[in-house]
Amino acid sequence: MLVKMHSSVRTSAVADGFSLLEMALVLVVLSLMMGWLITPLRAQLSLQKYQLTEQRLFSTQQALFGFAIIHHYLPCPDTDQPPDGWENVLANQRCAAVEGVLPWRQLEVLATDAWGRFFRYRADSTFTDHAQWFSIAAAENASNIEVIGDDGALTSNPSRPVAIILSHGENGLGGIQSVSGGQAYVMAAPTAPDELENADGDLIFVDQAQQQTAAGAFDDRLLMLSAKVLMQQMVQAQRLP
Ligand SMILES: [Ca+2]
Ligand SMILES: [Ca+2]
Repeated sequence: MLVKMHSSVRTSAVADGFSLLEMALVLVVLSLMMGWLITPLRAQLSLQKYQLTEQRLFSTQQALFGFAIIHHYLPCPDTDQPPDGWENVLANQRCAAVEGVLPWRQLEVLATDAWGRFFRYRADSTFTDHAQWFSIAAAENASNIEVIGDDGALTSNPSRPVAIILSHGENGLGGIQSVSGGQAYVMAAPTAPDELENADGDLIFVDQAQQQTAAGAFDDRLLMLSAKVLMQQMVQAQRLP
């Protein structure tokens, strides 16, 4: 009887041991599967946000062409803090600043990229002067905005873009985050040299191929407004010459 009881306890203990081991194995497999599933999901979500941002940049470019056709100049940047979506123009009909936030209300486009940060916008003063309209003759060489590509060469050489629109990408460094209630806060400054170049407020910008890694040193998205395309649109709309 005693022996039988002993045997029964042993069997139960072995059974428990097996089920614990099985549980542990199941948990390990599950956690691995979760890892395998979540990593691509995160990448997929990130990719979707980039695609959404690129669509918004494209819509913004179209809106800028439309604005130029209507007004014969490009809008000035919005330099209010927090941004209000309207351009800031001086009494002399020139822009308060050459660089700032895209005046989204004036353009009737979405305010931010897919991460809720306002688009950075810089336009050459020849094309934003509200009183003295730009001409075909001045178009090609007027702008001093330079865009540097992957290999360090100017992508916009010899003609430089009349304007650029920029998303600071997933990391948002150097951007302005929109928060509810019309408020905003300035994100931390970038540390990578190429991202820093896009946030330093000067004439030089960098456009690189996408780096998707979480620690990617460069994740900005830049869109150039070509002087030649702008002229073509103006002529087609019979606003020039
Ligand atoms: Ca960035
Ligand atoms: Ca720069």
